[in-house]
Amino acid sequence: MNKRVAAAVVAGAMIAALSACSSGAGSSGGTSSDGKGSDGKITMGFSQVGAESGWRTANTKSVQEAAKKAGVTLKFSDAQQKQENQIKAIRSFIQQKVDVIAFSPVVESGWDTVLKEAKAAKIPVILTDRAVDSKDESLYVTFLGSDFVEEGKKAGDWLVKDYAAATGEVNIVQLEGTTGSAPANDRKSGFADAIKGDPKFKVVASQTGDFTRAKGKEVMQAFLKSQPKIDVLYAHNDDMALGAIQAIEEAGKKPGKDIKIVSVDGVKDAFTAMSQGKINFDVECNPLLGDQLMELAKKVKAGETVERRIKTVEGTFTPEQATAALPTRQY
Ligand code: GYE
Repeated sequence: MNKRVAAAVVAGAMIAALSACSSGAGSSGGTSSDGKGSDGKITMGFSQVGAESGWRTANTKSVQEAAKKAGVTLKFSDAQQKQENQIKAIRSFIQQKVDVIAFSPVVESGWDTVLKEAKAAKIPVILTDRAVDSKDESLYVTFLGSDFVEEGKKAGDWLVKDYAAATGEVNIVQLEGTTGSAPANDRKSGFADAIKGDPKFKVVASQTGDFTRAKGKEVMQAFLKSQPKIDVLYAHNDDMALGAIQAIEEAGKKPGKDIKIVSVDGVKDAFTAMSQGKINFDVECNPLLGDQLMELAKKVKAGETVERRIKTVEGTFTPEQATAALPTRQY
């Protein structure tokens, strides 16, 4: 009898401990050190790029869920890949006097005017996922996101290794992301840097596919028509690679074999394609930035200083690694 009571007490204590753990995990959680408490009094205006890719869908979900969990009131706006829509959204956030503005800039340039308006209204701005090229660093408090140059470099490094023994020309076609966006600019330059040491690597065609499946397919169809010999496709994201795979198959060729494919993001659909041998290498770009973003918003609101640049930690995947990761991949 006594033993049973004791067991029940122990079990109860364990459950209490576990739930205490889980409520504190993943965000700055319950009591914060800023003394103002984390009672959900923060309103965040968030201007999202759009819904162009699997990566973006996962990113949006992460932000929305994290806001809920952290008690942050989220005003969410989808810009449909248009800068003018983002500028409008930011102006409306300023008018609504939100506490923090967070946004993922569709392109790098052209933000100074609206960011100055936010600054004049004393609303801190957090850049998330993508960067701006403003010279004036006082226009935003921090930038949370991946190192896209590094991602491009990882893609190029893999290619150099994979073709180490090859002697003939390696003809590469490149599907670029949205023109003027940080990930398109940086993934292109990081890749170019990695392959420039060996003249056998030739980028024979390079065009934007706007980070979407439909455009990726369309542009790949054009490449297949205009290029007599394509050895490799480098796609700036998985959705374009997946669209291109359809074009390659429809042209009677085998993706992953006749044309090797290296891509960026690491979304589930790409892992499925990798498990079927259709993509040869994938560089990870983590979209799950929500919890970190909410934590940053709380700190900024509390007047704490935060790091200017917070980089996401990410890896790379071979087909074997992707196949193994597939059952537990979150996005
Ligand atoms: O790679 C792509 C998305 O900005 C990192 O945008 C993001 C990129 C991502 O559309 O799939």
